Amino acid sequence: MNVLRVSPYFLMLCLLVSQWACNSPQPSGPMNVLFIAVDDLRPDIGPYGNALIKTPNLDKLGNTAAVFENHYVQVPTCGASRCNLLTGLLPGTVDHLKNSAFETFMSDEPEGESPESMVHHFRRNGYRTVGIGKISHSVDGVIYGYDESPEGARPEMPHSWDEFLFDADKWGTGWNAFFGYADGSNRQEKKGQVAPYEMADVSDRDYPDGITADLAVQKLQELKAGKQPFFLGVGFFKPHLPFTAPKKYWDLYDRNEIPLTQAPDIPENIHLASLQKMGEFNQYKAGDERASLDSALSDDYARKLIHAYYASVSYVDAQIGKVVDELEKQGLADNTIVIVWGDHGWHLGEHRVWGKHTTFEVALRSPLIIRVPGMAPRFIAGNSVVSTIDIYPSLMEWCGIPVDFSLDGQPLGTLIKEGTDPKRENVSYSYFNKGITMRNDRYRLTRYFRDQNPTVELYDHQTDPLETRNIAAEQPDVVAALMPLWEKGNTGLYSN
Ligand SMILES: [Ca+2]
Repeated sequence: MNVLRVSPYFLMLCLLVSQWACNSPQPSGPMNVLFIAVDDLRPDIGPYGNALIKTPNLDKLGNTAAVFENHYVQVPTCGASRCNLLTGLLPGTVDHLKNSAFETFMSDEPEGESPESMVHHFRRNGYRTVGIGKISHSVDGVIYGYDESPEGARPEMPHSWDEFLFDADKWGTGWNAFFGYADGSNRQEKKGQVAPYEMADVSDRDYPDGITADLAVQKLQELKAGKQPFFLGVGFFKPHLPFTAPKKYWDLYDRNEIPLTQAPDIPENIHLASLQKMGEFNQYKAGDERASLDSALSDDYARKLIHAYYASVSYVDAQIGKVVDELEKQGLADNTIVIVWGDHGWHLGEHRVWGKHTTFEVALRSPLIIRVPGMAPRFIAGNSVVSTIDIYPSLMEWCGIPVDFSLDGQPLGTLIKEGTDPKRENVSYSYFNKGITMRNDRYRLTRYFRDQNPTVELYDHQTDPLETRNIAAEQPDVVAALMPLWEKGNTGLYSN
């Protein structure tokens, strides 16, 4: 039997540490949550080491927060990824891979014993819950197809929000605003005959995110006065297509300095089916060129699109800054958890793809920045792998709310406090395109449920961080060793 021997010096150190912890500023009362969702945001921002892109507000937040280098979403499409976030669950059926994933959980029934979402769980534990913009999939809280008439409007999360806000302004509806241009038009009404970008010399409020930011600022003032703990979700659209931003954000860049991807080619030894779902960009029919796996876009057009993406990121960064700064102004910062989350990554030409619907690193890795009052800032490097489903249990732990039902994620508290957490399983699973992919601290292993070979892909991030070469056939021993861990993420969705 092992006897734990503890030195008196160690005990003294523990005492000093606990005294220090008691002396550091601690929030009083339940903590609030400001949750900011950013659509299609790659980790191409200052806190993740991109020195060219201009994201001063995210830089400032990152300096006071935990920044997770290797955060992965569970599904590389908006609605499904947000469903994982809000339910804390891995996808269990192929319906959970669709943008309408949350509708599977939606019910016209009265509130049940289990919460429909993380937001609902906050609400039934005394929080005031307010949503603004795109938090689930619906932009204005209402399921698409039902929102034409007030009688037909059905909320996407019927029990979650005390209040849901969105100002569709000159665009008329949330969905039109989502695809809106500065003149009030949108991609829908123009049947796609518009460019995937726009540089208009207009104010922040001439695109929807500027209006959303102002709504959030106003709401924070009200929530401060209300004195009830709150969960405020703010969902920004950019840098989702179309890459629209006021000219002043385009002017932050010299297009000639904007780098093209270092991984423009289709990875070696894969079946093209691994990259087949790349249609979203091509829905913009007035773009100068079409994307295809057969040939890369010209360098000039690729650089123009990346410039547009960067401008959209700088625009949304400025809107995030308005909201986070308001916390300080209202004296709420010391008692409010702040999260900035990207719902998935985006290919800017990597592997010939301009889109998100793949199981590659670039589509699955996204920013996760969390500031918890009382916890020191920390960059949590890539040897720790975290998932979107980890956010729900983490928030409940920090806010002292019990969870008496099953969630799939692992809390992040120890990782933020200590920089490491030996109890965590260091792995993330993602699902799409008939594939289940697993990422640990070194490898990505993907197995596809389809007939075309190869059906297994292995990438070694130690030697090939851009995933340019599938080495599954060359390293069968590594594949075999990793397969039991991969199997733990097989929820059976492709067999039901
Ligand atoms: Ca998205």
